[in-house]
Amino acid sequence: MRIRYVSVALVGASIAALAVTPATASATGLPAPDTDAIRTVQEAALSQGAPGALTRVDDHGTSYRVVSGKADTAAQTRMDTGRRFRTGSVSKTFTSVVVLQLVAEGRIELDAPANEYLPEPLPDHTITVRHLLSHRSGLYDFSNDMFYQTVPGFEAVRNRVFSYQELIDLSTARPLTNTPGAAYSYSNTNFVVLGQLIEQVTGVPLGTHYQERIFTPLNLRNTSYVHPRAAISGSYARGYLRPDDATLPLVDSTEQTVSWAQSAGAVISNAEDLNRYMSALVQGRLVKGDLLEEMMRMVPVNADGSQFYGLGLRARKLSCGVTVYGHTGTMQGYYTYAFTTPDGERSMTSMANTSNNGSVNTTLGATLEASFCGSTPVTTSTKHVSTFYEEIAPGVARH
Ligand code: REX
Repeated sequence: MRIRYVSVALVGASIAALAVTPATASATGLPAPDTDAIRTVQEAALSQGAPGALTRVDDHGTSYRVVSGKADTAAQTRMDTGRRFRTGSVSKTFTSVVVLQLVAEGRIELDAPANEYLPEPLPDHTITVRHLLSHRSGLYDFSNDMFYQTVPGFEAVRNRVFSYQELIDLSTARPLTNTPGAAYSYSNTNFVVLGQLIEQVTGVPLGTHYQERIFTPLNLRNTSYVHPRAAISGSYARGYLRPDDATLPLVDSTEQTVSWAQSAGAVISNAEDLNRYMSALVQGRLVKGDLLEEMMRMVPVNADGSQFYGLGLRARKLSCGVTVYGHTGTMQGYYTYAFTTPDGERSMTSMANTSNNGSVNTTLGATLEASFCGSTPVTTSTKHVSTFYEEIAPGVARH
């Protein structure tokens, strides 16, 4: 056993927290998370324009937490890892879980035409439920046009309440981008159709499914689906959207209905909950057996073969050889990465509270390597911090 003393900044004071961890940092055989590297990544994201950033890694009951910068730039409130935020497309994994549970219950067939379950048919009868879940339907992504101009596009929809059909109609006004099944083409439309499909088949609102099938069983108390309500409750990070003219000030984009994304992107959560959720997901506690295998069966989606998509689930192969499962998210004001090891024993969530800033998004993605592959040996040290803090040991939570 190795004993590490790590200082934790707490409201103007530092206390020493004692963390006892096994000599092997993880039963997955991975190196320990490198919190210094995570901090460096987050500070780089801040230098590129993010007001704040957070990362929480949960590994076998030990949590590693790194925060940088501000949760609220007007109030000058510091970021902390307990804060809620808009998860964007991480929501797609929740929608996928609901669909696959309905498949397990015999109410939906994965390879059946989606039109069998929809109130209004899609233009191509060969689009299956599986095509929607794997972004292979060819349905055009309506959000490309909606946010062609970033801030005007956002302001035009931030208080709108769309029906599923209104969003689907925006997509189907355009031709399919590929023959159904023929190619991967990421599109929010797929998961809007799936939201409509879930409600059509069950007669139950999507939010109720999320709550009863996922949030409540996993005790995700910081996770909610409040569409079309625009506010985030509890302790949260404000989101700041960068205008296309990057010389203009950031736009506070925290409050919005997210109706433009709903079943494709409107879940609110925090890092602790997303970590618990992703672990439970790959451990088969939400979707079981063959269906979980289907969900996690990955197809490469980028040129170098390091990124993959399954059914509403992404995977990334990292430099130390591990493949991690989860999803990324982009919502006005928030970039998110939420991933876990195949055994679910180590999960990480990173968030930066800005968007429309590709540099920040790319930079933030480097927390994956630092969290799962480490990079420097963990040393016994006491760190005094001012602009950020780290917390190791679950007993010293700071929310
Ligand atoms: C819409 C525009 C982004 C955001 C989007 N988000 O489609 C979905 C998502 C829900 O999370 N997808 C990503 C805006 C790709 C994912 O899976 O990780 N950009 C912004 C613009 C650009 O308006 N003109 O950056 O906030």
